[in-house]
Amino acid sequence: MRRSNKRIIIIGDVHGCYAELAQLLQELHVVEGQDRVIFIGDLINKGPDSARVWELFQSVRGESIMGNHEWSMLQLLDGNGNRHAKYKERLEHHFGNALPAFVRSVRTWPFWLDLGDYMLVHAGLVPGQHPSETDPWVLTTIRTWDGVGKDLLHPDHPPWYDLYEGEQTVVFGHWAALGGLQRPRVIGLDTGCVYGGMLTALVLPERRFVRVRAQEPHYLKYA
Ligand SMILES: [Mn+2]
Repeated sequence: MRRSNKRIIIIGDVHGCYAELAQLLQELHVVEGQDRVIFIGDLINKGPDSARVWELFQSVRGESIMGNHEWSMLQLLDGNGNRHAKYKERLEHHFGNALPAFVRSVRTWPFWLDLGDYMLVHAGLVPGQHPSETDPWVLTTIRTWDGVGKDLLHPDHPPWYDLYEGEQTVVFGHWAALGGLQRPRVIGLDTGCVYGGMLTALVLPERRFVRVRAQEPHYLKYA
């Protein structure tokens, strides 16, 4: 599964935290073209500078799976769901003429990525289902499982990963309030950088974690 001795670096939810991402890439000594850098989704929104995050993403030839924030962006741009003209204006304001290239890239991002030993998904998997059988919105937003997929966040329901019985190690983001998760077959990478927590990377094959502290809380509504 692994190409030569190339490292695979998986990075948790960045949410526009440009400075922290720059520091993390520096601490990892990422070499463009030599390391495979994969983001877990939600590169944009909430934080200070999504456009510069996109620049860094390109500088390391990043790859990403779809986060709920990117998926919502595409829905809005395509006129589905509630139209938020303001959101579109903000995007255009931040990204300037880089926006079309960013949107083109996002349209190619998959909802999951199977790396053999590891399965990457933004929010989580429905117990017993392969992600190809699951609605994209569920893959990008699930936190708890109610048995049917109607309520994906309920304090009385178990987290999806408590019900996961697959062989692959699932790597996910999305759930900052967990503060990260490390189990033999489930790894949560969202450590809430945008809320003043940390930005976390998982380095494979050695399964090592590298973290940088947020410079400040950039966004106050915790999720
Ligand atoms: Mn998310």
